Amino acid sequence: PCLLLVSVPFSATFRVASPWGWRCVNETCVKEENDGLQTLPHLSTCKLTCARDGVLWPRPTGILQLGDQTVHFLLESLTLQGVTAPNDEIKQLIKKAFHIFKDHVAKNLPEEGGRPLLMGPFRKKTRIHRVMVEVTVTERATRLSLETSEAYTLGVTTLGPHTNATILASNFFGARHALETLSQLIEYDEATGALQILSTAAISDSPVFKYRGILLDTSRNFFPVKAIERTLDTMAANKLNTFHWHITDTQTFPLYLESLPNMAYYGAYSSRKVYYPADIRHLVEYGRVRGVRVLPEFDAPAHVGNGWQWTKKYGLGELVLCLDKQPWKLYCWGRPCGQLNIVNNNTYLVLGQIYKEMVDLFSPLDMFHFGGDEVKINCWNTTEEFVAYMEENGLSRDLQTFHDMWADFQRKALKLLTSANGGKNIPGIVWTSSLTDENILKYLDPQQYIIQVWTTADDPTIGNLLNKGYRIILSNYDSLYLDCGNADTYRSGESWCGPYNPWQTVYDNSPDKIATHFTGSPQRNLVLGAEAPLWSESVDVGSLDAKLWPRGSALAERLWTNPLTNWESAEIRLIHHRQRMVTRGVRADRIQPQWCHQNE
Ligand code: CP6
Repeated sequence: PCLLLVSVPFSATFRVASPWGWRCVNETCVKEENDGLQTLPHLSTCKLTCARDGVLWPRPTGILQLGDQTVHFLLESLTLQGVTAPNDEIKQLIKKAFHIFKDHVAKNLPEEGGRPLLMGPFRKKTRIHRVMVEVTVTERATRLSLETSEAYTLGVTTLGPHTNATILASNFFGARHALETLSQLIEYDEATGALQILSTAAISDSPVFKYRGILLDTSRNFFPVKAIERTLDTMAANKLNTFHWHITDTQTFPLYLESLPNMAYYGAYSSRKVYYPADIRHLVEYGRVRGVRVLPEFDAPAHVGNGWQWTKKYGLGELVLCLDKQPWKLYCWGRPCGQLNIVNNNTYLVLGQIYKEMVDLFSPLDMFHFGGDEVKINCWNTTEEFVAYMEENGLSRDLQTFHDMWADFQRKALKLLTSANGGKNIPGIVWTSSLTDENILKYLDPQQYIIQVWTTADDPTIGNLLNKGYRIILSNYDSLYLDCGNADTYRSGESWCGPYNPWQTVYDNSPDKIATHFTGSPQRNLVLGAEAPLWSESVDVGSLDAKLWPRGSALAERLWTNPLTNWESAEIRLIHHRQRMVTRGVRADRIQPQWCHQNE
């Protein structure tokens, strides 16, 4: 049975009860008839959130006062009236964000577009207001970092024919979020054919968690730049702030590096399935004006492979080992295999060059992801050249020694990155692995490394990391993986790709609860946030949107709002928010029949 007949910000159109005209007044569905207001007869099936807490997503964390009246306006009467900012660069950023905001507002208008027919036979006459937006920003931050405040306040007031939206934020990123919220107070009104906006609102808002991410893997399958743009757009609409780009893996190396063109030449699926330098710079900037940091990962020493074959031909030696070894399960976690030859010095020459160009392309970086997941010691231990090196150097082939060597690789990698970054040290992220196990963890400096947990929410590693003062990002696959991630089927080895985590599971995956389980408190200073990965073995552009949304939205509200309630009280808003994304051109997945959301 359908729980939800309709969710309305301020008005609803029922196709079931009546062609149109139902409105939401004081949390009740009413219809204006010639003889006055009538109440919807079957109220029991009409669960309204009404304008009381609106249909904002993610729900604001501070003051939230919304009036229940709207006023009408036309697209051209929506203007950026004033910008106060410390310098021109920030003023320009705000203007760009306003243009993007206005484009989103425009998408509410019916497809036939143009100017709505205000006087048509089915249109009610209405008074047209001017909507004037004013933005004030006090600080100069132009890029996100873990210190950036994303707080804002937003006030909407109406006096006569003028509606003013006043935005105050300490920096651009907060102001941009405010425009996103403002766009959610606006909707097309079928009855008048005009846009409508809440006539009064007072909102103060800031996120609970600093790091709110989505991972996209572009190595197993390639995603066009346009699809990544759309992903960044949708992240911005959800106030998610980190696009973790798992750009390479063993399958392909789709990144064109000017100093190492062979990587993409040998490693990409085709010349069209390559990200060129201009694409990368474009996407980094595209994210920035939308409040999203584009965070690159170069996964090593495992999860490498295609792209590196040229090194042998060019006399640098075999820098990737085990690529074609059989049976593959002995040498890697998923085929094809491929693990860096960390005892060949040329590996570091190439790696340093890769870092150098990545740092430049993604600049300015405030963090870098080193990968570091799923190393199989057995690959190194069964490679002739590797074993010979160990014997020559008097190294015994026990687990401890292999971990020492891996840690040594990581130390060198960090040095190469720092020097690529002009000597400036930035936090490095690594995945949980045996290097983050209790006894081996000592190699990773807690000031230097942030640990991204992909293992399950009940993994004692989480408690151990927190107790030792590591900052963590949660990506526990049992709840947050958007491709595959069922703990039971994965553990049993039956199928690495189990049933999908539904949005409810994503929503209810509470970092506070996970941390409290191990340490007795939420550890907000150490739990930076969470990220939902979309590994791409089983997804390409055809199903990208539907796999990311609205489940990514569930993550967004968990991290921004950190609600005390579970998914049930969010469902009606999510249905509405999902429709908002669809209106903006995103093929978000359905979560209910349309019958449950009549006003589309
Ligand atoms: N690729 C990379 C993957 C996975 C990881 N890293 C992965 C592991 C287990 C599951 C799904 C994905 N495909 N590079 C682990 C971080 Cl169930």
